[in-house]
Amino acid sequence: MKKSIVLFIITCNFFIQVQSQNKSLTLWYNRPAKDWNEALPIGNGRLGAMIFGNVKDELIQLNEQTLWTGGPADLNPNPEAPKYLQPVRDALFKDSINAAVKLLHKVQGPNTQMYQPLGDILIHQILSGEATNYYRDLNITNATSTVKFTVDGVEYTREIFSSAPAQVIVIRLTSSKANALNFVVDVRHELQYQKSITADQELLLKGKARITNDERRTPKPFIYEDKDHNYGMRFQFRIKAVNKDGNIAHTDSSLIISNSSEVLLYISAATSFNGYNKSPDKDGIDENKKAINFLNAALKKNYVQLLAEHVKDYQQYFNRVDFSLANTVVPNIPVDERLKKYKEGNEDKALEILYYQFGRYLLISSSRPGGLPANLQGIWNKEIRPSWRSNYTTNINTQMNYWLAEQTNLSELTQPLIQQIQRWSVTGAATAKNYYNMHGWALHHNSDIWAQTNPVGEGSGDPKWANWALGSPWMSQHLFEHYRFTSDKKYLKDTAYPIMKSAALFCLDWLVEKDGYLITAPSTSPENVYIHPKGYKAAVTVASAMDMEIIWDLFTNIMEASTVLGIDKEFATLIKQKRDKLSPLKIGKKGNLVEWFGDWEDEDPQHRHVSHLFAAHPGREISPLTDTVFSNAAKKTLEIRGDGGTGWSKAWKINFWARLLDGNHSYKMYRELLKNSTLNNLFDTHPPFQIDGNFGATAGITEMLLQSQLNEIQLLPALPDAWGEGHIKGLVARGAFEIEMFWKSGKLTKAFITSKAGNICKLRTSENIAVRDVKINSVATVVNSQKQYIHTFNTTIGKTYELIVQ
Ligand code: FUC
Repeated sequence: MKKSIVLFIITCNFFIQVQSQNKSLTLWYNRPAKDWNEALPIGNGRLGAMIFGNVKDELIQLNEQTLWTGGPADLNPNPEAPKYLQPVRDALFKDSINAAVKLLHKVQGPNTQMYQPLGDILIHQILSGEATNYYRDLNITNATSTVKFTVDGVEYTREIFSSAPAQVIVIRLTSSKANALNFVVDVRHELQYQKSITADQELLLKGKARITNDERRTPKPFIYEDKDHNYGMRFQFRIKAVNKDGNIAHTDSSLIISNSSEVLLYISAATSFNGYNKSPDKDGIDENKKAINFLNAALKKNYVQLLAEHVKDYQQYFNRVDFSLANTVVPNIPVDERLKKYKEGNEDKALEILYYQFGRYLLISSSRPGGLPANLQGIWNKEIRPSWRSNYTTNINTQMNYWLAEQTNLSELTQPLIQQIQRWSVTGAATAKNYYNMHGWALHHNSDIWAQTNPVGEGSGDPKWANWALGSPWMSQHLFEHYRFTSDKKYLKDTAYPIMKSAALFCLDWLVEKDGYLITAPSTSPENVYIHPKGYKAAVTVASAMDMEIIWDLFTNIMEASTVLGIDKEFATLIKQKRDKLSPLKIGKKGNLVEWFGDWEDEDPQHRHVSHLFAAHPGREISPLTDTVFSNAAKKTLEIRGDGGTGWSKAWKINFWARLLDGNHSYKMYRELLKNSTLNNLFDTHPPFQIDGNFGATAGITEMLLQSQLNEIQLLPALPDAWGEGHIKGLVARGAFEIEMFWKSGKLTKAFITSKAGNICKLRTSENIAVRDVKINSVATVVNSQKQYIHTFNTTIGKTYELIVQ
């Protein structure tokens, strides 16, 4: 008897804990979404949906990751391009910037293709009265969304998730009173489509993507076939209703469910996409078969089985990181109201944790092995002419999408990016050759599912974005970082190094010597404009700081990779010689880091891009730990740039301030992002919605808590005062170490380090520490007149080490 009471109390306690944990990681609301920016996203990497939660006319907007306009990129669309490079350089060296710009227009090519919506599902529920007790949520601990309301004393519930193991979206509709469910399921699309009912009573929507792209501002008529009779990508989604009781009937284009108590809707979808270099029409896969196979396999499972395998699959990623702050109360009000209060200046640490974990949720839901990288909107887009084509923008945005992946223990989810980089290294080799007659591979600022790499702009694009050419060295950083976090030498040797080397070959060709230095020409600093001392405004120059920093980063990584692998010594020596000759970083008259070739004023001193601080983040050339001259200049630059900007710009600034070890300013930027660049569904907004800010913020917060870019692990390097006491588990440091930390009054109190690769562990701490049962070597040092310690100790694979703070 006693035992069972104790058990009961323990169970209750546990339940309460689980409940509050769930609630703290749940976005919930007491009204349906007013618009798309309030709808809730689910996704399994490939299939995404935005759920509005309307009572009578539910709208579920669908996406399939591979549905894009167009077909394989033309790899030589501008055969005349190479002849303009030398004249561009000559013009630049003569300070004839206008002439250089005109010539650069001639070095452009087609714009990229656009990511497309898959269509809408409409569930028209027949209800006699008004709804009360309305509730809708997205629980990011199990990646499931629920809508609930009561009409005439009957509670109606809809649960929905997108399953990676089953590759379908599942919706369960239930009513608390038997046989009370009556609804019609319909579908629609903005493009040309047909809908029908199949022999298996599935509601099927089939459509075709356009073969051309256009702009929101200058829409072109829909074109489904090009001059060579290539059609655009085929796509479809199909819905099968399975009822526990009641009836399922249909018209010729909708499903009619009546008098049911429980109905499952299985949604399967596919496109004919068959790889970046194959026609999605003539060489497309059989999308019919693909969608049917997923559907038939899923139909063999019931809701409980599908949910269980979905949750297990999702949690294998999500549960790796647990973050909590002391004295955190989860207000019992909807997230939109919390956000409103936050915008008014209220504290809400639980919201800060929710947003942090939401970034991880979004990556798990939009970037899965075997799929494509998350685009500007992850996988969630309702527009047939989305902003910036919802493409891959590679002068900051695509990279920012992946900053969080390794450090928040989602290393596998970088695979889509790594595979896209492999494709870029192929198409980009053609671009390097066909546009510049150079070796290696080049990637400019925009790309798409077809791995297009040419400078876009079609002859009239502004070179400040169109002709930026350093995508290949920047993307190579992601290749090397995957190695640095995993210590996977086989991957480094077989996959990363050859592509990094090829990017370096492009850089070697791209650099020119001027006054004893190696410089880039043409050069831009995305997407800023300078005012030349002679009075003119321009964006094109030579040797922007960012160009030099990105190339420095790649060359440094090549040198390290060659040492680690014990290969290619001669090449590494050459690369070192070239690195030493790169045009150096400069300090300006305002104490700033110089962005341009000269210390010129900016047209917009608070421009959203802060490209020249690449060296501080995501690079590692500038750090207050290695040099205070440039890190102070970086700080000055940030002060001049201010704390505004688009969502992603604020997110980048969280990272910068953390790297400059100013946790309070980092935190300020986080608050700015939440206050001024966050939609009610917690999507980041540029505006409009752009997912990079979500991902970049999660990365930035992680940088506040853990850094390792200098090959030493810094615990709590930029902890803000507001987060004085807390705990985080599961972060990953370079060298393949998994970290758990506890802190109180702003100081580390305990930590556990698990060695995943058996590397030597090098730690930098402000406190003196010991490691339980391990002999460590500790050296005291002074940084910025503060005492610090560097500790080193050997580790064994799989072993966890306990740090004792003395
Ligand atoms: C870059 C930025 C814009 C926007 C676009 C997708 O061009 O300058 O602000 O984020 O990418």
